Amino acid sequence: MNALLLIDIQYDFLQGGALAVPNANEILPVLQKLFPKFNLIFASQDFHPADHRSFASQHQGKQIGEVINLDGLPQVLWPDHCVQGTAGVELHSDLPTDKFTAVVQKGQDVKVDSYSAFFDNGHRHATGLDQELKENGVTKLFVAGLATDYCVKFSVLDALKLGYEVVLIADAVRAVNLDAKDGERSIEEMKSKGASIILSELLINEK
Ligand code: VGL
Ligand code: ZN
Repeated sequence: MNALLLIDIQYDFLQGGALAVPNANEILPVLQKLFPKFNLIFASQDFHPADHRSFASQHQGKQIGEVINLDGLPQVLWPDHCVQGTAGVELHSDLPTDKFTAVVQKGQDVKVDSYSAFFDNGHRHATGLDQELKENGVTKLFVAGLATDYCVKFSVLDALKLGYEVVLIADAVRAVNLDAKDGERSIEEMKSKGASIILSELLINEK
């Protein structure tokens, strides 16, 4: 069974958001065309407490984009984003959330970030997405969302490790690009590890 997996389509990652991904809003019209093509849609939501340790604001003298050691793992420091209870944490209102089978939240533990929609970055805690997908007979995931070089990439790599067939919809993702080539490199890495890369038109033009 096929499913669409939407990664972190939240106001803080969109235009004007706290961690706005360049050109992120361009994926919204693409997504609108994709929704009717899927009977099963799953989504992830970055869902941090206000004192999450991935925030530069929690580390005196540290700048956004710096990498620190957080509880044994390398951690890029981000602006405060996707804080529970704020407007920025919400999924974009154009998404047909009433039709989603499940929305999994991640990044609640202050000591460990969670880029992947399946596990935290230390692979210690599962979000429940794998179980939700299995309960619904999903074997093939079409992935879209934000950001290509972080949450999309790590979700795709975990999905491949878990045995899913994975298709990245390349025009339905955008990258943070702290380094200008990060997005491109991430797509190459996903491809080399077994993901297929397609453009949305392939799905939209299907009967
Ligand atoms: C993300 C950085 C921090 C993402 C989440 O959704 O790609 N990136 N938190
Ligand atoms: Zn985050």
